[in-house]
Amino acid sequence: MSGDPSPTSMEDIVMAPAAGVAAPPASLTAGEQIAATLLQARRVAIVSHIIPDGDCLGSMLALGLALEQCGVEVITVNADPVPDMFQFLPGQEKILPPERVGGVPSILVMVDSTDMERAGKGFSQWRQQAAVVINIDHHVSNTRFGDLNLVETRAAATAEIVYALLARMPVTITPAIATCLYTALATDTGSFQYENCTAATMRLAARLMEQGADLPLIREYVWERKPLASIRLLAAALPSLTLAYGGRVAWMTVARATLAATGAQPEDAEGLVNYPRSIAGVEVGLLFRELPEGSIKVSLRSKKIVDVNGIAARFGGGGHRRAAGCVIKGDLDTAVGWVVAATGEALNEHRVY
Ligand SMILES: [Mn+2]
Repeated sequence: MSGDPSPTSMEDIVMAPAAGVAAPPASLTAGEQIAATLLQARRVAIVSHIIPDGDCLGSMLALGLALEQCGVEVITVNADPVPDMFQFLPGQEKILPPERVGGVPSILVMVDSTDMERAGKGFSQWRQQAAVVINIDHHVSNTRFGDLNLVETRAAATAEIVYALLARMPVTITPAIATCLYTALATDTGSFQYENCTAATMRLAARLMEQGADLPLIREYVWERKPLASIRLLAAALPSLTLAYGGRVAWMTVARATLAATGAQPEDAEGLVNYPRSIAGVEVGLLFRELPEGSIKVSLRSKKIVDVNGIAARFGGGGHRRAAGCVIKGDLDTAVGWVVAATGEALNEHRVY
């Protein structure tokens, strides 16, 4: 991943044959086929994953704004509300929950999602109703569920892939599109700090600044408007900090009652995993958050060595090598026991302690 000069080269994009679809010639690359398919479409739905983040929202909205420029009718869909910190993104006010979409458009684009279920329950039915499903993503664990798959795991964010796709279309990158894509890059790279951030990512960020990305607005909403409740949640979660395996693994837990007592929203817990990871000597940081339906959401982050996508996959989850997640049925103690043990095994394989 690091040091690669061309993280969004279109040549390496994985493509599955389009089953029963009037697709453009197969000699085209996936990017060319997807651009051609979208430009021919009258109406397109773009869908992104539950607990939406900056990359899935920014990528979805940028692609939507671009297709509208080309005369395509666009519906943007997310099963969850847009978090406050992203309520400045151009076009976010038009995002619909799936139940408010009248008639599934024949062309369905999924962005930043490893599989259809990441979009929420009920999207499997959409899979059957859509004539063409287009999968645009950068997760290692992507299942290539689309009829057309544009999956580039070296991209720091799905937004990098979307930008390359827009370059194949007669689209002007407006300040609104640049704002969406810059937000996606900045959030998925932890403000350009994580290992996934390449020279190409930085070049694209600079280009988006030139194209009018509204950095003061992004800065204010994304980093300087934290709800007080999220800081109270941090205070309530920090006493749970625990270390194991010689200080190589650190984790925190958030019980449902803690979330309720602080008045914090689920998305306020998402960033907490960075605290255990940031500790000197820690290779893997974990966060365990109790969900309403009696299961535990686990966030996994590593620094340099451990492939946390592999650990999450053992529990039915996935993501990236340095950032992954899974959901475990059961209580907090059970989930902590299982995942910490699996993390210890993964560390053992690398003999780092
Ligand atoms: Mn992403």
